[in-house]
Amino acid sequence: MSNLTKYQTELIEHGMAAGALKFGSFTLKSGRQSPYFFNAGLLASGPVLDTLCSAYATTIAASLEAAKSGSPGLPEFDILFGPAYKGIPFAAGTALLLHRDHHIDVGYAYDRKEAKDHGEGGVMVGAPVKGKRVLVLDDVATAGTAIRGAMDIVKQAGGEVVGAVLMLDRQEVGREGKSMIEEIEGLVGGKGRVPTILKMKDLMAWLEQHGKTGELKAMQEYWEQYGVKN
Ligand code: OMP
Repeated sequence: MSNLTKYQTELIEHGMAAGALKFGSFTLKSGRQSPYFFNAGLLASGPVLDTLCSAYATTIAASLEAAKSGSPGLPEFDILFGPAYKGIPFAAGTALLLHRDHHIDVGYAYDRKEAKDHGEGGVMVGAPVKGKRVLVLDDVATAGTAIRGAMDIVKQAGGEVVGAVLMLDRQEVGREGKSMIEEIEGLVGGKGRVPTILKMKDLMAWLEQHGKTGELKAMQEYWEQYGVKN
């Protein structure tokens, strides 16, 4: 089992306290029946946003550093894109903390959902992405459908998606039968280009540390069905 960092533990505990991380039985977007669900929309207070955006910013900065020293990681980028709605505050907060805490200055952008309802295609708001290198920021990825949708919005607006950063990689099989993360890495230029704050195995480590054996057993069973080792 993995050793959790301070910010990973804080994020899990904030998630539990806010009712965002739940254990039970949930039907996912992909149709999978899951013993847990992380609803990032409930991470909605100053302290939680601080923890989450600090974690995104630290994860991005560490990945950029890794790439500079020749390991797999994120290439430099110009704009952070947070898909509507949940991604909007997260992208704004992360851009702020990248600047303040890591001296990395990037723009941020997001899409307007209403425009899509009228069949006009996604409309971008914030820093223009046309001709820019864009990092997509998303919350949870299971089979990878939602993140692919966010990437398409950026591409349609003329941006080049060079990577993605996730709050939670559920470490599951993707739509093509490989691991979701490998599939998305393949779409954005290769290994290391989809760093994540938390993985399913981190949640399992936390459950184990807290003696939550019932939940852990359900997670292990789910893992056997849909999980991938990466
Ligand atoms: P995929 O599109 O299959 O990758 O599922 C990811 C999306 O499902 C997220 O953008 C959420 O809308 C939702 N989701 C969660 O928010 N939390 C979870 O723990 C699981 C899901 C899910 O339905 O798979």
